[in-house]
Amino acid sequence: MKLYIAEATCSLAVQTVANELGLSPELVHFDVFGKSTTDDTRFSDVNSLLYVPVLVLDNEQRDQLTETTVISSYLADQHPESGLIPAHGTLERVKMDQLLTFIATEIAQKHIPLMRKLMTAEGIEFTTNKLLAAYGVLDARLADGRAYLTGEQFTVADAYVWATMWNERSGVKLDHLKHLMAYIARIGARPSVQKAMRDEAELVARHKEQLAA
Ligand SMILES: N[C@@H](CCC(=O)N[C@@H](CS)C(=O)NCC(=O)O)C(=O)O
Repeated sequence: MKLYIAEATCSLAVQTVANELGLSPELVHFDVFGKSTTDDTRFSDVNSLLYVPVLVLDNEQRDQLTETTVISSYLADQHPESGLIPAHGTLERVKMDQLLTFIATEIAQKHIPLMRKLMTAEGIEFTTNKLLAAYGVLDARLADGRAYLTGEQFTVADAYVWATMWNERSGVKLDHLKHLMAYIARIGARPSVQKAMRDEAELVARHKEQLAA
């Protein structure tokens, strides 16, 4: 499998899930600003909408999967013993899908226009308040002392929240959410996360060297 990633983006969620499962997809870096890739593929052929993550499967059709929640769920579903995602057809799975959609729409996509400084003052205030409310929901969930969002088991949802903690880049202050901040630090210490960051940093550095050569 080939996984297209970009620096400090939601693709870190998929890398983390892959690492938790002991998978080693070939990583390809896409420079979202310069549009080049480390393997010289034209990224618009991989995803015409020009965003990561994209997972290219090893099947005959070389299917190209997009959407962080879909790719993470697909990988975790191949390894039910990992506990990273509940089984299809269960209420637990419905709740997990609810959580993943919440993270995608109320957190990840809310950060992007803020980070890119694309908003009016009213837009910034509105979106910041939306993000504060969404993170408040997660903090309240963690207030009973659970290690992760659904209990003691790390799941695809935790990988996604961690990978999209763009609050500093968005100017959203979250220090008052003590349960959330402790949870983020706990996730950051996981070997799967550390490896994802290392692999990404090495690949980004290699891409910069390639471009400079
Ligand atoms: N709907 C996609 C959106 C992914 C997305 O927003 N990717 C960002 C990085 S987190 C990206 O590649 N942006 C580059 C661009 O849109 O130019 C998903 O949920 O995975």
